[in-house]
Amino acid sequence: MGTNFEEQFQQKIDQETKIEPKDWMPQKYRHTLIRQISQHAHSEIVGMLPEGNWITRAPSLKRKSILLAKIQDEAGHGLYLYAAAETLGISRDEMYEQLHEGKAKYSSIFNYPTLTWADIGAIGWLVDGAAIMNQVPLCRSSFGPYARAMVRVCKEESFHQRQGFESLLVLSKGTEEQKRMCQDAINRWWWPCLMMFGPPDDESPNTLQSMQWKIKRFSNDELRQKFVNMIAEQVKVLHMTLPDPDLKWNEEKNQYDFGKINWEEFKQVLQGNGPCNKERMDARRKAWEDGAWVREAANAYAAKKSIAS
Ligand code: BYC
Repeated sequence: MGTNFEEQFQQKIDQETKIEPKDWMPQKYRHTLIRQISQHAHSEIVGMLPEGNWITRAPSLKRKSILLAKIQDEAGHGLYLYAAAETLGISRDEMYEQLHEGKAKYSSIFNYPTLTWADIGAIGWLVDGAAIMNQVPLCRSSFGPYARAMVRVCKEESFHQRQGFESLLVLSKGTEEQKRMCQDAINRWWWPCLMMFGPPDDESPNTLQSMQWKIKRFSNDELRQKFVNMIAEQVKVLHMTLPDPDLKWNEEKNQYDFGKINWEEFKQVLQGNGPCNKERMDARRKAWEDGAWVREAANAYAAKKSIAS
């Protein structure tokens, strides 16, 4: 072991020993984790909104049950993640406050609208697909509680992705209108999904340090490329296309080349100017305000209990 806390910490990282909440850790490591895990938790919770929009309009009882279960899973993911972030010394109320005041980010992808039923399939296949690509490596993240939460999240996400693909597969074999709906949903979700992986590596201020600390195991561009390679093959099974004329297999690089991402759109969404930013934040703030009586009742009950005992 090294002679000071910093060295001991780095040795643990180097030896792949997990960092646990009571271990010494640099302040910047703690803050980076709070930032990433809380934003991840917020994404899960805000991510329930675009899908929730379709619960009452699912085309069959089977589809409604699957959608309900999926959305409940997302709530669960949010809770594991908030709990993991709490071990770092931030309270859940503080995290909610940061979200409601617009200080904490959540994934850009959830600021896009769900216009047709095919969007639900596209979210499962593409959005959850991108989420898994990013989250499987997080199961090996250096912070124990985050890594352990990710194991269960990834199991559930892989079910989500398969149900999304299967739902689109049905549409892709349906009427001309259903096929059009399927292609339209793919067209609208494709580029925003590529943005989910974050800015390009040379414009990503956090990647280098997070990789040195083994919070992140791959860079944003590496994961984005893996995702393109996977989806470019899967889309063929649907007999659909991706809306990118530059998408082409590159023999030399052994990967797909793809077109330019509109990073200006990404910036706008992050600044709050995406199609649904306002709607999403209003819904979250309203849920918080509507729940005030539950928090008051729980506190009153706890106070009564403590007097009684
Ligand atoms: N949207 O230096 P960078 C899901 C921010 S899936 C918004 O590369 P980092 C779900 C970034 O936070 C989605 N903001 O950062 C799926 C940073 O801002 P701050 C959630 C983004 O952290 C289906 C700045 O841009 N997944 O939950 O090294 C249904 C510079 O970026 C985005 C996760 O959160 C974005 N797309 O890398 C329901 C996974 N991209 O904080 C739910 C965990 C970047 O400095 N998170 N930013 O102000 C991560 O793996 C990493 O945080 C990221 C970004 C790869 C996202």
